Amino acid sequence: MFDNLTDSFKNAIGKIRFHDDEKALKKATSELKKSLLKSDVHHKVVKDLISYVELETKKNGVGKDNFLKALQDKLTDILTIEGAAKGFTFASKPPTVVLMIGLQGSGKTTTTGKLAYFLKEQKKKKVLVIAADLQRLAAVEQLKQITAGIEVELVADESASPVEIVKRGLEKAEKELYDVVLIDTAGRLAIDDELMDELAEVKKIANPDELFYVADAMTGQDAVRTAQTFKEKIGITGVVLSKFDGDGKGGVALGLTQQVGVPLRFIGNGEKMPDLEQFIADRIVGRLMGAGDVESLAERAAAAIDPKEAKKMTQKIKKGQFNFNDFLAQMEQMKKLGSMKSIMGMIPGMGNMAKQIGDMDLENSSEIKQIKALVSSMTPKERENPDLLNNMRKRRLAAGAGLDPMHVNRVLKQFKNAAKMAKKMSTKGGMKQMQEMMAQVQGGGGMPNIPR
Ligand SMILES: Nc1nc2c(ncn2[C@@H]2O[C@H](COP(=O)(O)OP(=O)(O)OP(=O)(O)O)[C@@H](O)[C@H]2O)c(=O)[nH]1
Ligand SMILES: [Mg+2]
Repeated sequence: MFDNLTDSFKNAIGKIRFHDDEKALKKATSELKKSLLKSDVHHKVVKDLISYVELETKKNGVGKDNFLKALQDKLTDILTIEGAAKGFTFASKPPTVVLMIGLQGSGKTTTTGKLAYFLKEQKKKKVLVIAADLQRLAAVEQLKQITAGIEVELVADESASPVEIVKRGLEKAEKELYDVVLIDTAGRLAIDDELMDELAEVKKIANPDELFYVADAMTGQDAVRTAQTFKEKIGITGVVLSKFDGDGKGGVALGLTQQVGVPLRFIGNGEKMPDLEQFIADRIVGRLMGAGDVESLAERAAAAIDPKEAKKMTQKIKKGQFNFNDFLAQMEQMKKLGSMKSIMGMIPGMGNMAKQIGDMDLENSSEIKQIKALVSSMTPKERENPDLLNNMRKRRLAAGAGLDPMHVNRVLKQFKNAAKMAKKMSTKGGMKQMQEMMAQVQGGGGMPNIPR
């Protein structure tokens, strides 16, 4: 997710040896400066970062550890606002009310869905969504589909006014003891007085704990400027950068918090519901410096994976009994974890893999589609026991899945090999072998050892 920035920091870190001289430091910082500016980080932020890192490193002695420490401290500082909330913060008295605001098409409705999903799946909260966009045609329908897909309750009424529907939703939330209320509003420009007045009215009625400004990362520094304007006119408590997956540079995320004076709270990095990440400074700094983010990964995994099921699956894999039903169940779980790319980016030392994987959509890859087509043509017994598949059965499958018999053989063989490999991996030392293999694939770059 932060490929570009991470590369900039890793390159700079690589330029300084354990003990080094000021010339090396200057070289590292001037290159870092250039690449950060190229990544669209605001020049004031870059200047502030570089001068601190130079000064601190010199003061403590030029060398890798001091350089890393200075970078880490300053980055954390840049991404933090003293006393402000991080990630998602719950009000002391439920429900926590969040008003989602922003320009047209910035990603408010999608982000509302993603937040609801995050709160429901990861935080195990009872979430209510209110459809207060009564401007755009089909806005309510869009939100109906999103909330139905994630099984979250929606309050909507196209004949009501935004203020009325918010009132109604909040009453329901009080009565039915919801933990969180997310209010999706219509897109608007800060110069549209009429719509801004309407928003102020909604704000007054909703009395929100949080006002999240959703900004499109692809608009670069404009995202920062519009956030500033909304902050002045309405007041905001956090920013969500959407469509970060489409912004190759990513520098906006680094400067935004200081520039707007309000913390960046979440990043949207895809169109699907799990594609939302909390922006928590310490964790992000680890990732920027190439050390991954095991904490966030563990949180996601805990939400997506049922430990009892996982244990059962491990037993099956160990015994070599992994079958097609298990495969389908695993695919469903993978979906909950989010995109492969975002997962890889969180594993220490796997950042480069994430880049290679790119935007691969596992679920829609041709291999997975073929396996799914095959599985849907199988009888329950065949799914349980792939060894039953003799030539006659294979011919039937081929016809059912629209594949030629050779193809069917190939897919079945691949599946068998994968099950064998999984069995091997599940043995003691198997994971270690895998990691060593990965390190070799990546040229054994290794990750920097960040001092704490
Ligand atoms: N790639 C990508 N697309 C996104 C992301 N977030 C939103 N989108 C897409 O951006 C488009 C607009 O998203 P919406 O959520 O409808 O935006 P909105 O702000 O509610 O739009 P209005 O209600 O019309 O003002 C949709 O096609 C979304 O799928 C993201 O993080 N990544
Ligand atoms: Mg919308």
